[in-house]
Amino acid sequence: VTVTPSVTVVAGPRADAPALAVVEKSLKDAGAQRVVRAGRAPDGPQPDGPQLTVYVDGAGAARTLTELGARGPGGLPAEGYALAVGKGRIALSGKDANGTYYAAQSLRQLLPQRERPGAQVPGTVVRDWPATPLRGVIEGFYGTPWSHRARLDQLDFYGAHKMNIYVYSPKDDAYLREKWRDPYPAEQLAQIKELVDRARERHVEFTYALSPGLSVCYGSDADLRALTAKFETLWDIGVRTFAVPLDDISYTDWNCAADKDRFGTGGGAAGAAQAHLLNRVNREFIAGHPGAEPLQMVPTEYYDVKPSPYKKALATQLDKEVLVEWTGVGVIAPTMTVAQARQAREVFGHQILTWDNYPVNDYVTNRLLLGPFNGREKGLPGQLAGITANPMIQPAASKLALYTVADYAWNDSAYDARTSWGGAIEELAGGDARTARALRAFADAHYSSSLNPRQAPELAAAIEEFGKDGEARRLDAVLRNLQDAPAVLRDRLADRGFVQDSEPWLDATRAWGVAARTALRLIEATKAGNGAQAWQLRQQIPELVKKARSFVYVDMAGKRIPVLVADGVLDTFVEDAVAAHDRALGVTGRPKASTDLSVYQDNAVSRMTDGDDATYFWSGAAPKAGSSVALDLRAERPLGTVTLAMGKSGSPDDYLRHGVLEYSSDHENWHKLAAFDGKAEVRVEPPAGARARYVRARATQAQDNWLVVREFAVAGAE
Ligand code: LTM
Repeated sequence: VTVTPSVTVVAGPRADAPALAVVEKSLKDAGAQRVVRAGRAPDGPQPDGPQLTVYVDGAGAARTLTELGARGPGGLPAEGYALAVGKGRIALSGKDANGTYYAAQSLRQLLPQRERPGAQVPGTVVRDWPATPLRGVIEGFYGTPWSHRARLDQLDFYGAHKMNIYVYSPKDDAYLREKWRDPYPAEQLAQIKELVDRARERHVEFTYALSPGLSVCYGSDADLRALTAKFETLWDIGVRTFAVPLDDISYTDWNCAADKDRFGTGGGAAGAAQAHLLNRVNREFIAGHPGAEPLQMVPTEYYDVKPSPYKKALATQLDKEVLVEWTGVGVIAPTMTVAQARQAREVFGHQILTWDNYPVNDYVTNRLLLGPFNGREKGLPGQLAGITANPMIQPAASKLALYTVADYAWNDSAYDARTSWGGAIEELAGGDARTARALRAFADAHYSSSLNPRQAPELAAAIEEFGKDGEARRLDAVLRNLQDAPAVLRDRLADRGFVQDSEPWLDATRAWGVAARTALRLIEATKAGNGAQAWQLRQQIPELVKKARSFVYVDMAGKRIPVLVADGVLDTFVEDAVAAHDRALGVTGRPKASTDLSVYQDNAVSRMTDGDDATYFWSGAAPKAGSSVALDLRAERPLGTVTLAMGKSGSPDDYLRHGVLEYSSDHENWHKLAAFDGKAEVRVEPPAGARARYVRARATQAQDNWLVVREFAVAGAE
């Protein structure tokens, strides 16, 4: 169907106004000069020739859908829609207002998004509906809350991606936690109202989440009144969905004598007390406000499915219609399965809304998490009341991951993480091939997380390929694209917020690109036997790496946090190039440390070989059976005394509880040196004559504590 210069939009009597606005804007963006809204299609031939007519809801849309061989949205779940394009006509019809809005969004995607006279829309029939009722974002992280402007921009983004919920719950907004009883200053309330209005226009449920858990008395009438009074002020500005998150508080800090007398102490008592308060909110506020959506809550035990007295109290005492949020098994769940969701529903005794801690980066503020939503089993959305994703402190940079969350939540059965990630990059690049190439390289270099354990998969593959075929020119082109990506993004990316969010990571990416390309030249010069050039390049590298490591993210407390770029890939490539060069000169160099565990903050694995007992490697997860930390001594050598110093003051229990030290010459055949149990300080003399290139400490059992290694050393190999 051709988008003619003049288009008539025939709107049904109850057609959704925001949907009509999207349709009309999309037609204009595609090249229509005049878009006229009318009650019916123009009669007879038009002076300028055939004209495109677009029907939105009502009898006209129903008739046109039938004529185009499409079934209407009747029989579809809520928010479903039908859309058909053909014979000079387009018809959209929603099951409800959200459905019509989503039909309009799909039409927007089908239309060329840049003005193109005589643009064509492919003949299409779509019947579409979401996989789960609630799909969206919970601004629930610690750290600098998003700006008002960023939130407005996010709401536009959610509407365009068929996400229908935004939960307002930034941990560092004092009026939501520490000062939860205090009314908002007028200015802040006015801004929230603007968000509520924008959310409504975008078919997003603005959800107001108040977290009284730091100081509430659950049984207190005064506190109930304070909570509902605050909700009332939000109701008055148009909020219809409310939540009470009770995460990140502990039963031991529950300092309310009256509650203790009434409910007792411990988990079961806390569950009963919370259920008591929430039921009163549900019955005395939600039920008394027709049009209010079901209350949501975040339990204090939100991160597992283990039965407990706390969960039992919620399951048996909390009103059934309250939705319970759950982060999966683990606070940052690498995977989420259908079976786990069923267990969650069973153990909490309520419908489950996931609070999915991806792409949130408040626990790894040195990283941008730009990989896709991953590790969520197909079929999961069907078990849930919905999915809300906790995003990064950086709003615009979160869009890559959020695009993929939206994709999964809408249609998990067709979801492919890599395809969706590619789509997100294309969309953000706005159809510009150079920007897309730069953005892809940048996002690849900031890919890894618990959900996407492999860091920089495309760059790592290029380096691996180079290891096999020695084609330096090809790898150099990849590294050059990465090195230039920051400048391209700064010049061309339309989403300026993305650039602003990524500043230190852009700087660091360029600097790492320069260091890696220098390392590649070093490898080539060494190979070519060009010792003078190699030596010159070798001398440049420490400074280049120092520069690459110098860029910092400054958090809200003013702490300067060095940022990471393709860590474990670029740094390893550079280190290996230097080591190979030095080996060729007969210098072995310091042992190289590695691990299969994730890293917490900037406590990099290299810190366990820096000879400084005050610095340490700190894992970002608890070791499983088989997890290890390892040393590469760079060459086989007689094995000296092995020392492994674990734990640290403040976290004395973060050590391998049950492990074994092993050594190997080829990284395949490992020999046991010693087992250790319940000891943070391990020192072992090797058997006489033992030789090794590799030494590792391997967990023989899974444990709950994370792992700190202050120093891991082999005497004589420092
Ligand atoms: O996940 C929940 C329910 N609560 C907090 C979040 O506020 C925080 O952003 C994430 C990630 O650090 N972890 C939490 O425990």
